[in-house]
Amino acid sequence: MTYGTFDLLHVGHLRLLRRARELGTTLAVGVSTDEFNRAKGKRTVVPFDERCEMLLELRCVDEVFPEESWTQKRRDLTARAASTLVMGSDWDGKFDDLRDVCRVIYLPRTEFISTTVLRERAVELSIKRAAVG
Ligand code: C2G
Repeated sequence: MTYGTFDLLHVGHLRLLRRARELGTTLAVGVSTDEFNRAKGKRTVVPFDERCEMLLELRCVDEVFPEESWTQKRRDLTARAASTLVMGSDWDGKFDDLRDVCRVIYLPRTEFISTTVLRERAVELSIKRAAVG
């Protein structure tokens, strides 16, 4: 299992999901709801249901479910008898308290790509286009 916002889906997300799937037999993804993202202090561009729809089309994703709080992981992992919780290295150590429920693995993030970078590139492009006229 893994969790995330997956806004403006990009190769960093994809490579995390693919590697997570390779660590097990199926992959369930807890997708942060729009409300939970606000609690995380994150502004999302793509609404929750569209983020779920795109993730479900990926060969490496078998199931998606809403992530609505920081405290649901233990219940989710137990309910699905998950073998492994996989997160990117920016979360290194943050979920070690769940090691009594399942393996917890942190994978290196994909460098130079993030939702913020994509959003900034889009703004730069639109400014350049406006300057050219
Ligand atoms: N990620 C990555 N490489 C990137 C960007 C993201 O490996 N360049 C990984 C993150 O480490 C995370 C997953 O992709 O494991 C999803 O990233 P986000 O959508 O940014 O999710 P986040 O806000 O980290 O939410 O309860 C856990 C949170 O919901 C995680």
